[in-house]
Amino acid sequence: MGFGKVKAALLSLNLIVGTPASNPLSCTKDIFASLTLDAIHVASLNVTAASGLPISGYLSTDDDTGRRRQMPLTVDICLVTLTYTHPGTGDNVHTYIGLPLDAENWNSRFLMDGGGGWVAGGQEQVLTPVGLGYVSSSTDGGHNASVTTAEWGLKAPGKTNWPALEDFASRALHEAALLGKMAIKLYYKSEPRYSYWNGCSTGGRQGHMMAQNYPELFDGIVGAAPAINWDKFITAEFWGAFMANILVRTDVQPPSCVFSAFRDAAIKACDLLDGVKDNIIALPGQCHFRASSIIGETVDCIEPNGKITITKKMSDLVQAMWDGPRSAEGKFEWYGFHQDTNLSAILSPSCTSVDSCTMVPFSIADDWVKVFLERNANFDTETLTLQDYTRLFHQSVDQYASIIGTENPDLTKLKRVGTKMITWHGMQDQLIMTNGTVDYYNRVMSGDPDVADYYRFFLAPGVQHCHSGAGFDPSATTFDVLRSWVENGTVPETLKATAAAVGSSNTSSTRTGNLCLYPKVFTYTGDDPNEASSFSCV
Ligand SMILES: *[C@@H]1O[C@H](CO)[C@@H](O)[C@H](O)[C@H]1NC(C)=O
Ligand SMILES: *[C@@H]1O[C@H](CO)[C@@H](O)[C@H](O)[C@H]1NC(C)=O
Ligand SMILES: *[C@@H]1O[C@H](CO)[C@@H](O)[C@H](O)[C@H]1NC(C)=O
Ligand SMILES: *[C@@H]1O[C@H](CO)[C@@H](O)[C@H](O)[C@H]1NC(C)=O
Ligand SMILES: *[C@@H]1O[C@H](CO)[C@@H](O)[C@H](O)[C@H]1NC(C)=O
Ligand SMILES: *[C@@H]1O[C@H](CO)[C@@H](O)[C@H](O)[C@H]1NC(C)=O
Ligand SMILES: [Ca+2]
Repeated sequence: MGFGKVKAALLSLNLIVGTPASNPLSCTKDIFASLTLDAIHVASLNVTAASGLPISGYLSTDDDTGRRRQMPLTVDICLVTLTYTHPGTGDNVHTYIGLPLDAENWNSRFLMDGGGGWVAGGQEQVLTPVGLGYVSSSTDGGHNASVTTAEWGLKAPGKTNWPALEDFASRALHEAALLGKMAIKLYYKSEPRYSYWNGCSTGGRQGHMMAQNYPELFDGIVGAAPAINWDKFITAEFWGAFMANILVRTDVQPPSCVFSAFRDAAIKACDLLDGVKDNIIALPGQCHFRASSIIGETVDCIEPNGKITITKKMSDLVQAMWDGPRSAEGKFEWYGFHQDTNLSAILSPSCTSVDSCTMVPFSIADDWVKVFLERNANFDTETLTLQDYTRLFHQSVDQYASIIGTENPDLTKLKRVGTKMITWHGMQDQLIMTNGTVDYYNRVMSGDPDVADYYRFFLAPGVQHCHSGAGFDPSATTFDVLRSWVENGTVPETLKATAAAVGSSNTSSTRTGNLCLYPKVFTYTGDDPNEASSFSCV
C-alpha cells in the first residue's frame, strides 16, 4: 500500500472537484443522503464527482511484478466517503464507495477488493475496480492504516480496543458491502447483476469472513493465501522469533545466507522427488531432509561478506520453523513452513558483519504478541519462556478465535445461497503456513464431501505469499476464472498458473501448469517439464 499514492490522488481530487461531466446521473450529497444502517451513526457524508482521477493500483490478487491487468490510468468516478460510529463504542469508521460516474461505464457488477496486513482497505482499493467498470466499496476497518497497532489496538495499557478489532475483523467489512450495494440503488436505480469479493492474505481472510457469515451478499469470492485461523497462525508466525531468542540470541545469530543454505540443502535433497529439477519441492511429504544434516558446514556469505559455520543451535532453529510450534509438553500447536520457503522473511536478520546479526521479528506477529496478547506495546518478548509461549498461544485461541479466527468450517449458508468461492495457497508461502488452509479445507470437506460444488481449493507448488517464486502462480487469472464459474457455469477443474521455464537460458520464458483441485496432487507424468500436458492431477 502506497500511502503517498493515496495522498497524491486526494490532492489531484481537490483540483478537479466541481468539473461535472456531461452526466445524466447526479453524483451529489442529496442522492446519497439516506445512505445509512440501523446500527450506525453517520458523522459525515462526502460525495465528489471526479473526472480523470489518477489510479496507481491494481487488483490485490494480481502479481505486482509485471503481470498487471491492462489498466486505465485515470477514472471518472462518483466517490462517496462515509464516516460513522457505532453509538456507545467510541469507534470511528471510514468507508469509501466508488461508482463509475457515467452509467454506460458500469459493467453492472459490484467488486470489493481486499486489504493486506493490518490494512482493512481504503480509498485506493475502490479506484482500480471502478477503473475496470465495477462499483466498489472498501473500509478502513475502524482504524487509520497509518497509525500503529499499539495506537489503535489498545484503549489503554492492559485493555484491548474490542470495538476497533471487531470493525477490522468483520463488522465494518459487512457494512461496507451493505452500503456499497445501497449506493448502487441510489445512484443507478438498479441492482448489481453480480457481486464479488477478491482478496489475498488479509483480503483472503476477509473473503472467508464474508463466505462464513454474509455469503448472500456475494455471488463469487476469491480468498487467496487467506489469513484465516488468525488466532493460531499469527502466534505461530512469532514462533521463529521466539525460538531465535531461546536458541541463538546469546550465541551466533544466523544471517540470511545461513537460512538460504538450509533451504538450498533441502532443495538439493528433495527437488527431484517430484520428478522435475526446478527449485520446487512439490511433494514436501516425501522430503525427510533434516536441518541437522548440515551442522558443521561452512557457508560463504556475500552480504554481509564472510564465512560462517552452521551450528547445532542454528539447525535447531530452522528445524523448529519447519516443524511449527510445539507446546511446553511437546504437543502440536500449529504448522510450520515448507523446507523450500524463504525463512528470512519472518526474521529479517539485520547484520553488521557475518557473525553479528540480530533478528527483526515480522511486525504483525510481533504486534500480536505485544499489543493483543500481553496488552503492553513495550513488552519485552525476549523474556518469554516456552511456558509463556504456550500460555499465550492458548490465550490467543480462547480470547480471539470467535472474533477474528475466521475458521468456521460450516459453509451451509454459502452452499444454500449458491455463492462460489476459490482459494489457492502457495506452498512456499513465507508468511502464512500453507497447511493451515489445507487444515481448514479438510474440515469443511469432512462436513460436506460435496464441498467442491461451491468451494474449490488449489495448492500452488513453489509460489510465495500471494504471488512470485519459482512456481506455478495463478494470481493473474484466478478472478477471471471465478467470474466464468459464476456467470457462465464454467467449473474450474484446474487453475491455470505460470512458472519460470526450466532449463531455459531465456529468463523471461515461462511454462504453464494446471493446478489441481485439492485433494488431488499436481504430479509430473510426462517428458518436457515446460509442457502443461506433462503434469496431471493424481
Ligand atoms: C468531508 O467534507 C468536509 C467538508 O468539505 C471536510 O471538512 C471533511 O474533512 C471531509 N471528510 C472526509 C472524511 O473526507
Ligand atoms: C490518517 O492519518 C494520517 C497521518 O496521521 C492523516 O494524514 C490522514 O488524514 C488520516 N486519514 C483519515 C481518513 O483520517
Ligand atoms: C503439510 O501437509 C502435507 C500433507 O499432509 C505434508 O506432507 C507436509 O509435510 C506438511 N507440511 C508442513 C510444513 O506441515
Ligand atoms: C527472502 O525474504 C527477504 C525478506 O522479505 C528478502 O529480502 C529476500 O530477498 C528473500 N530471499 C529470497 C531468496 O527470495
Ligand atoms: C461467458 O461466455 C461468453 C461466451 O463464450 C464470453 O463472451 C464471456 O466472456 C464469458 N464470461 C465470463 C465472465 O467468462
Ligand atoms: C524469451 O521468451 C519469451 C517468452 O516465451 C519470448 O517472447 C522471447 O522472444 C524470448 N526471447 C528470446 C531472446 O528468445
Ligand atoms: Ca522439483
